[in-house]
Amino acid sequence: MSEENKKANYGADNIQALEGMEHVRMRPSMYIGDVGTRGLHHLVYEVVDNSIDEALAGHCDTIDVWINEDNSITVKDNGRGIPVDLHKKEGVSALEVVMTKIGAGGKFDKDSYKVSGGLHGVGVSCVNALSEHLTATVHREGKIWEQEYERGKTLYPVKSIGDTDYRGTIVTFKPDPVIFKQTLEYNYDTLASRMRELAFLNRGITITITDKRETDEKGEFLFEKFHSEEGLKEFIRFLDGNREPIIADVISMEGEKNDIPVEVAMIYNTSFNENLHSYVNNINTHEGGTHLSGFRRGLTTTLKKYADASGMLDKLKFEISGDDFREGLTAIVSVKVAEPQFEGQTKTKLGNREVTSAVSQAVSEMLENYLEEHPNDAKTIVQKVILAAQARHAARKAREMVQRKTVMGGAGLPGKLSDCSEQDPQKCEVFLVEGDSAGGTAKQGRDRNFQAILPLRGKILNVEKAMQHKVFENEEIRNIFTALGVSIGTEEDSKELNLEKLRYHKIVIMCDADVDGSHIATLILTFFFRYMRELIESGHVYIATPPLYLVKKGNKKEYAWSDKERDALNKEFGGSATIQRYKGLGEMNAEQLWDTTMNPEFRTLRQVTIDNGTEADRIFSMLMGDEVPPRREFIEKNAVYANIDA
Ligand code: 0RA
Repeated sequence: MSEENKKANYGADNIQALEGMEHVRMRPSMYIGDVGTRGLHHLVYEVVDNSIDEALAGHCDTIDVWINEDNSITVKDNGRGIPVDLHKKEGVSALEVVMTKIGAGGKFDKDSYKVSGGLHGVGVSCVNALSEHLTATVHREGKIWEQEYERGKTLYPVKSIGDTDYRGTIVTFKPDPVIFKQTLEYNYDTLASRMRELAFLNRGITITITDKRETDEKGEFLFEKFHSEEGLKEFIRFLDGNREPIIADVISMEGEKNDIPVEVAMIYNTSFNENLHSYVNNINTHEGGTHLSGFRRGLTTTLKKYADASGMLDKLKFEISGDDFREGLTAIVSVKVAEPQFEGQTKTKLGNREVTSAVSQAVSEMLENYLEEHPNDAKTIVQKVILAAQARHAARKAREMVQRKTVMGGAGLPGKLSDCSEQDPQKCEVFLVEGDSAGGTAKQGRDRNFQAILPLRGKILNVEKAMQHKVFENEEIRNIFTALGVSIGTEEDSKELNLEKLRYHKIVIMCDADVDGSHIATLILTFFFRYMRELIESGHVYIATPPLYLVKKGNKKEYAWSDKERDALNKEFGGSATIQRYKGLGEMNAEQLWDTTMNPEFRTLRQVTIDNGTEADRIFSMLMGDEVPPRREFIEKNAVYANIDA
């Protein structure tokens, strides 16, 4: 190709690339889900995924992530470096193709085993399109190469900027404020949890994260290093660290079935909860899918066969159901699928049929061996299953009661509920309020047109430690179900929530801003997380934020939500203001509660979201379980406002 042609070609291709890139900027949510906190963090995962791919291909073992002072992100790996030579078809460097062509990915490297990919698997070019600035630096074959971009537009052709002995790729990007209007601030814990998860899911890789925005007392940056030799086995120990195991160690397997790499790890604990976590290509599939069905099938058939042969079921008067085999079970299934088909509401349900039998076979083999080699553990597990089956009978009756009540509708509403007059659920809010006295204030302060109040008595049941039938028999919990209009399927294998009759689209937890209040809020959240998770996932659950102080001087009066705000107001008022500390909602009158906490015009509601389901599960089991020391440590670390992000 002549120089002239090359130039023309460069131009033409650039225009095509730009069209794709422009589309990303026009419809960012199509590519990264949303342009809020979640999408912002997604950008990091997308870049890290490319490095993970390089590691899975066997060329890289270390990935470093920095949150820089200006909330830009740097991701560095020690892989082969993205090629910088001319890409024949595109007429520009391969690096530029990867960075500016939507869906280019590692396409030109057919041999590489590409399985990773973010939730949407859109590639680093999307990150580039959505960044006000991005710098790609490649250390490769002795030279350092660099190219920069602004909002996805190439600033100059790839150039060599020096020599190097190092090998790898470094990407630094700063998300575009034009796109991410809500927030540009990265949350360290969110990123760190994902890096930890990736280290467990891809054993052998070292991933570090450094937050350069702040230093601690010793003048050091917040830093963590994640590395797992045993992968899922260690992941289970980490997840279940706050639960009490009933067998000696984690049961695990790693292998390939019908060309599908399958990894499984599981343990039984004394709790009554089932905790299944599944991943496809490192993506958490929280709607489950064919791999999870395979796991269930393998588990049920193998354990049932063993239990039948053991004679332990002979005296049992009823059938054992699939659920019974999973009480107190924590398990992780991770598969790598070349062309995953994602289905479901949030596109996190695996659809590939061939995966079911691969996982089912893997699990059966693993378990058969284990049960044979560990007869004592095998007996313990079967005993646990029998107990679960007995409890299930009681639970079923209780659940049917919840359902019957709900189906009755209006007539069955709990007496304590002060309902609103509006009928359109989209416009309705319900406040779950701790205690009858605060409930009374809220009832006076509310706008009865669209705000309902449900007072809850003291501390609601800790569902983390209760058997299912106790949960469904509990009066406060039944009141929540009926007030919200939510019911549950009674079929054993379809305990699906029915949200069609949800009566309020905003469910607001309103508790005192103190230790007891936080505890109650956490109990309620635990209940929602374990029994109404879809309610959280569909964005219906919120936490109210009552003020901590009233600052008064003369006729000036302002509320403060933190010590810092209080001091600032005091200063603004010229000092020596009268400061009232609100110890609870009960100390506010109806008007104050409305002004600060309930009036949609002035209040701040914190929407409850689940960033990372696996991590949320671990934190709830820690906060609400039996072990005290880890809980104390967590509370000390997150004192005042424990931001659980769950
Ligand atoms: C395709 C081919 C080659 C390297 C990569 C992709 C690669 C991509 C990324 C993205 C982040 N880090 C990366 N590291 C490597 C090289 C093929 C070769 O050298 O023969």
